[in-house]
Amino acid sequence: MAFEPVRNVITIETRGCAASSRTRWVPGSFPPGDRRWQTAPVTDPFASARHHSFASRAPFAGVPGRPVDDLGDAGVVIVGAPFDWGTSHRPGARFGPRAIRAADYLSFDGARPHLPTGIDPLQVLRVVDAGDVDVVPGYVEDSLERIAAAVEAVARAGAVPVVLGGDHTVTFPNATGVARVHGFGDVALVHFDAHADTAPDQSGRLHGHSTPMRRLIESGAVPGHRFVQIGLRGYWPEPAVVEWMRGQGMRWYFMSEIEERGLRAVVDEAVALAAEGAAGVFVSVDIDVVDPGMAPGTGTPEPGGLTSRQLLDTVRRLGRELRVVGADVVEVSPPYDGPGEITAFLANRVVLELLNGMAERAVGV
Ligand SMILES: [Mn+2]
Repeated sequence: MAFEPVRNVITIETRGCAASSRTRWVPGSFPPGDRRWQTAPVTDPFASARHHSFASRAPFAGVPGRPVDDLGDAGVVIVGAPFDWGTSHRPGARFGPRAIRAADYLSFDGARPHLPTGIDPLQVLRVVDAGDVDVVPGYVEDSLERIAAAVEAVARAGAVPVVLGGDHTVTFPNATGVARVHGFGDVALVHFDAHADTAPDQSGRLHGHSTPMRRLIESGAVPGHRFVQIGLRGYWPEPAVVEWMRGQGMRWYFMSEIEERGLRAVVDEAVALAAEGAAGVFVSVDIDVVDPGMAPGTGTPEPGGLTSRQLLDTVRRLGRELRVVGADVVEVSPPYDGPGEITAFLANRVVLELLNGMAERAVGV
C-alpha cells in the first residue's frame, strides 16, 4: 500500500453530507463514531467546506440546508459537484458551485417570487440545498461515484436533483444517478452546449469533460435517440465522431440552424423529441452555450453562442413543457469570469428560471 492515512477526518466530518454513504472507515484511523475530530453537527450539509477550501459554505438563495439522507418532503434538491479534474483546457469549475450560490444580490431568505408570474418556485417546489458532494480532488472515478450516489439518493427520495458543476464530466454521474431511479434508457437528455461532448476518450481515458454523453449512451443510461443537443458550433468534434453520433440517432441543432430557423421553432421540435416516450427529461446546461461575450467564465469558450436572454427563456420553457426529473448547470469557471461575476450571475438565474418553469407546470399556469 502506498500510504495509509492516520486520521479519519473525512469519514467523521462528512457524515450526513451529500455523499457520506460512499465514505469508508480507514483502518488505523479513528473508528466510526469517534467524535474527536468533529466540530460541527453531523447533519450539516456544508461540512464538506471544512476540508475542501473550494466547497460551498451556504445554501442557494437561503433555502433550507438538508443532507441527502434526510431530505424531508423536498421537491427539488440543489447539489454542488465541485469537480474540475476532467477539464481539457482551462480549469476552475471546482469553484463553480460556490460562485453560483454566491452570485446573488437578493435577501438570503429562501424566497424568490418571480416578477412575471408572482410564483415563488422555491416555495412551490419545496427547494432545499444538500451542499457539495464530498469529492476527492485528483481522483476522477471516486469523485464520479460519489456524485452519482448523491444524485441517486435525491431521485430515490422522490425529489428532482439540480446539480451545480463542476466541469461537464459530472453529467455522466448526474444523469446516471437519475436513470437508476427513473429507468435506464427511459430518460431523455436536453443538452445545451457549444460542444457535443461525445468523444470516445479523453487523453486515452474514459472520463473527462469531452466524453460524458458518449459514456451515457454506451452505458445505456441515456440512449442516443433520447438526446437533443442545442447550440453546437465551432471546430470540435471531428467528422468521424459526428458520424458516430448520427449512427446513434442523436439529434442536434447547430447555432447556424438556430439562426436560420429561429430559436422558437427549434425548441418546439426539441420539446417534442425529448417528450416522445420518455419517463422524464434531464436538462444539462453547459454555460458555454452562451456567447463568451456574456459568459466568459468558462473552460472552453466558443464565440457565437446564444444570448443569456435566449437561454433563460428556453430553460424556463423546458421546465414548463417537459417533465424535468433532473438538471445540471456546469462549466462555470470563476477564475476566468468577467467583471461583475457575469457568468456566475447568469448561472444562478438559469437555475431560477428552470425552477420557475417547473413551478408554473406544478401549479398549472
Ligand atoms: Mn460541455
